[in-house]
Amino acid sequence: MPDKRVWWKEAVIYQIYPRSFADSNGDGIGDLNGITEHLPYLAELGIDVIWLSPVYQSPNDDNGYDISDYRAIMSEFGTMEDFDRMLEKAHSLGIRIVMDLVVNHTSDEHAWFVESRKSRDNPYRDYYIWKDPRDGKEPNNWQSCFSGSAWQLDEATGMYYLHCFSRKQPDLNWENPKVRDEVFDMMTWWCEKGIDGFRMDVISMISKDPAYPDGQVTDGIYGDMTPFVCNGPHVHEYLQEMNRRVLSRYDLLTVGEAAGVTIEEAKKYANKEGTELGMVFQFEHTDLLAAGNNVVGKWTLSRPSMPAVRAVLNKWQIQLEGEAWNSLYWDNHDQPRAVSRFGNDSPQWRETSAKMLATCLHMMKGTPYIYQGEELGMTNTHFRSLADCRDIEEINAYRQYVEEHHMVEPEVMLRCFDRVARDNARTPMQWDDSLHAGFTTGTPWIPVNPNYTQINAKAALADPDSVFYYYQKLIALRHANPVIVYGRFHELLGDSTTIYAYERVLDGKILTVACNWTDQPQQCSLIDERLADGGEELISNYKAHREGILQPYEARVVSGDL
Ligand code: TEU
Ligand code: CA
Repeated sequence: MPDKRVWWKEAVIYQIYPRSFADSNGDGIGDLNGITEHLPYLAELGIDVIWLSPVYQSPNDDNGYDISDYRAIMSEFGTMEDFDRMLEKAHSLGIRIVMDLVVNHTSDEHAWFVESRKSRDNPYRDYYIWKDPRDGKEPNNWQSCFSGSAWQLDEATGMYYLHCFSRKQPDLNWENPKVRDEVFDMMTWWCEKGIDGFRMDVISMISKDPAYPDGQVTDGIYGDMTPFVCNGPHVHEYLQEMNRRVLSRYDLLTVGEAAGVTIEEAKKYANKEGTELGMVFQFEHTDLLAAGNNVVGKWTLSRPSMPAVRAVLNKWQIQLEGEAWNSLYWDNHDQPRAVSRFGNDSPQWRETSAKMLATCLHMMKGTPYIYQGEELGMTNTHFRSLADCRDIEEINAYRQYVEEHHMVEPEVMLRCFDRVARDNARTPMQWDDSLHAGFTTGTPWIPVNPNYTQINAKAALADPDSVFYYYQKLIALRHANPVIVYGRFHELLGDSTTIYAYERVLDGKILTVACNWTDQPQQCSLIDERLADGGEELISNYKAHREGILQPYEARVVSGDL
């Protein structure tokens, strides 16, 4: 069954984390006018859509993923006029804007929650999830994603409210039709303003197991809530209702951030009939070490192997074929920098391996997402102490596992942060080699990565062989070659421990991709064979090649006719 052709399958998306992208007024915090000023840079890169992390009013307990007013702009980011100007400028450059929809929870400062907590019979009480104490304590043993119990006692009414994230992010009760009405009205309000879609924050968590059973204790302290909050009993009903009442009325890109999603669930969330969402983000390749040689929870000192990453991505490429549409990503604001996690961020191999990773992902089937700075080969940073941390997830984990339970040595936890802390992705965008990398004329809210003097957009734009121009070529190739967008995926060299290879086939065209994930030359004649069959090189991160060899981190793509 050929894929239905539609713009968001042919697009390349660029994610902006506004707080760290560009500061236009010297307060050390990125803002909307800073984005507007840099739209021509994104037009030069050639991307089609910007996914904007939340810009709504928020107390910033979780940097905007705790919303106190869905119809107002966060004061630090600017005004609604600034937003409208950015939207208009983006559209004039042919760039669409996708908003971040955070409706699994609100801020505890949202008017709905301020009312809800006032009394047990307040009209807004059932907008949230309240439970009586169990034996005088929390209703169950669930751990929040940000450490500690997922339940907070509210003295005024002697009941606990659920917060899967911080205690300042109470979960909305989607079983309440009034909540769904409020959310759908708000979404319509933004669509009427002319935005082009939504990335839906933890959308797989909006329907909970009504029994709220205890979870398995995995860290010796709290229970794992994942099986009881992800892909719950009514999640597809709610999304089909959202689709009927809002999404189907506009021409939107929709992508669900689906923590805990499986292939079978993804076939529902992103079904080809289009009754729910366009696509989902899955987390199997980024959570690979969540079930293995970790220090505790997600915190790890190791990195995933190429065969393990390949097994996950190939499974999603093959099993969604003809059923649902894939998203493709290495990076986002919650993940460490791709070149540090999956590539090699040493001065010798950083750019070559960044280009190899880009090739490996962007030649796959699905909609590719580029996270701000990924196009420069920006790297993880280094955490000298807790004082360098800004993200509630790592700060709370440090407090729980190092300070409170003495399960992890401080130095070990900081090394884990170097590997996988979310702040690795949140250091300011590196624009040039001036003070604070040209991000701000003030004091940045989070330290700039000291390597900005070597890694920055100004240097990249002056270097024809930069990672930036390599991404520009990959994006242009996707726009020009339907086989890259719609071609069927076939695994090649599946037993190699060093080479990630595959082919794509559409309407008599065949694309062959081979990527060496190691810092050593590897025997590989696949590309030579395809060239001998009349293929032509489409892109590579090396200018000169060696017969029968893939050089360290070499990526090669050959296009031919079947
Ligand atoms: O992230 C959901 C989520 O599961 C994160 O906890 C992420 O997987 C984890 O931090 C990886 O270590 C979304 C947003 O992307 C994130 O920024 C928010 O903090 C979170 O939801 C709550 O809104
Ligand atoms: Ca600012």
